Amino acid sequence: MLSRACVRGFGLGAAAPRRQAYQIAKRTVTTDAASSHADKADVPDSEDEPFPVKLSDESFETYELDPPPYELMTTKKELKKMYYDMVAVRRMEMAADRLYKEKKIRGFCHLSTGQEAVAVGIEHAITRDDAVITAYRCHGFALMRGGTVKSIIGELLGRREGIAYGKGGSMHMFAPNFFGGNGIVGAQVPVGAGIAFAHQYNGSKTATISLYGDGASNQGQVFEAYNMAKLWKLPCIFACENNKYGMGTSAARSSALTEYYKRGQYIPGLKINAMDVLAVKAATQYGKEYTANENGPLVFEFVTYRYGGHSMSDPGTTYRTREEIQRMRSTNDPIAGLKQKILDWEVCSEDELKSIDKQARADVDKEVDEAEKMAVPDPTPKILFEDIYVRGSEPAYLRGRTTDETYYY
Ligand SMILES: Cc1ncc(C[n+]2csc(CCOP(=O)(O)OP(=O)(O)O)c2C)c(N)n1
Ligand SMILES: [Mg+2]
Repeated sequence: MLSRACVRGFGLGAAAPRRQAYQIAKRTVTTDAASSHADKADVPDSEDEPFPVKLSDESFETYELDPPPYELMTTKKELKKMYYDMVAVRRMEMAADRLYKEKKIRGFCHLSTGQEAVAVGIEHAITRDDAVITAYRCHGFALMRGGTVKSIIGELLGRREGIAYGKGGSMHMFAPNFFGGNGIVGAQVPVGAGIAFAHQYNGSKTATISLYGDGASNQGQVFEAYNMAKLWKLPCIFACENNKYGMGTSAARSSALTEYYKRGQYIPGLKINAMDVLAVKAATQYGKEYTANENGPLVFEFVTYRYGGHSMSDPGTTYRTREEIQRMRSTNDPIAGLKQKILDWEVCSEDELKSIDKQARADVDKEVDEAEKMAVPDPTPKILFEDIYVRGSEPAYLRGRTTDETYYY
């Protein structure tokens, strides 16, 4: 009764205007994955000789920042590797999807199908000394940071040879200079600023990419991290992966300002067509140079799209139309976009590209198979209590749920 009276009292009852079921966020940067251009005459015979690619004028939008150069140098070898990497990430996510449906993977599982150009483009722009931290949609990043398919799928299957010894699962994967895999929405953003502080403190001239979603972007801790990073000129790129939805809530329903690249206010920003892996690479390369050279932080908005639901338990079709998903898949797909460019620029023949595709799938399938064959851990207290502390640094004992479950190391 009380709550009803309150609702009426504040005028939010039946008379209040109904919210629109679908509010469409305005996105001005193109999401065309095949929008960059190269002159065939510039493409050399050699695999390693650089040649220029011109990004579309609609690849970026800036906030208080000069745009990155629209011309990007690349090589045949790099384009093929980018293609291989994106196919591998997608194939691995598809394997996770299958294993989940077969009930071999349990618990939470969030796939990044559609967003591959973000993880791959970033990795091709930074070095292994730069750092990356992200939220729970992390499998592709773990792979790009040096994890193996076998260790990632092994982790999802709870195997001891998994990338986090089978104790982390989908949301908690780590690799050198990859700080997860974090399940608490937004919590990784200030941790990313802290990693950037460590880089600055050690004088390493490296940068940290601190990723979060559109759904995390309104949290107070994000703005607290912005503030400290700006005050201390930290080498941090705060990078919002705007895939249009946070669970089932569209960006327009959750954010008063959906231009996430402007949300740093006193921090320059850049909005990027993140369906084009080359635009992601160009932006990240530029951002790394900028932040690692004592110019302070940047706020990036990677404009992307997730094809699947939020997690395996979400069909992903109740809060958006099937047509929207279909349109993104068929006309803006990052893998198909790069494929088209590789063929248009005659970087390689269709046959060679098909064989790269086949190789990537075969490599992933082989490792998935090996992961499935890894032994299931014994359900013993020894294994349960293992890896709570770094091996070798365990205390004398640790309590379980009750005192009689106390485990002595
Ligand atoms: C602090 C906190 N609040 C709520 C949740 C539940 N939750 C999990 S994912 C999510 C939405 C996040 O969306 P977004 O940041 O856009 O990431 P995306 O799933 O699109 O990659 C929410 C609310 C959580 N994990 N942590
Ligand atoms: Mg989102």
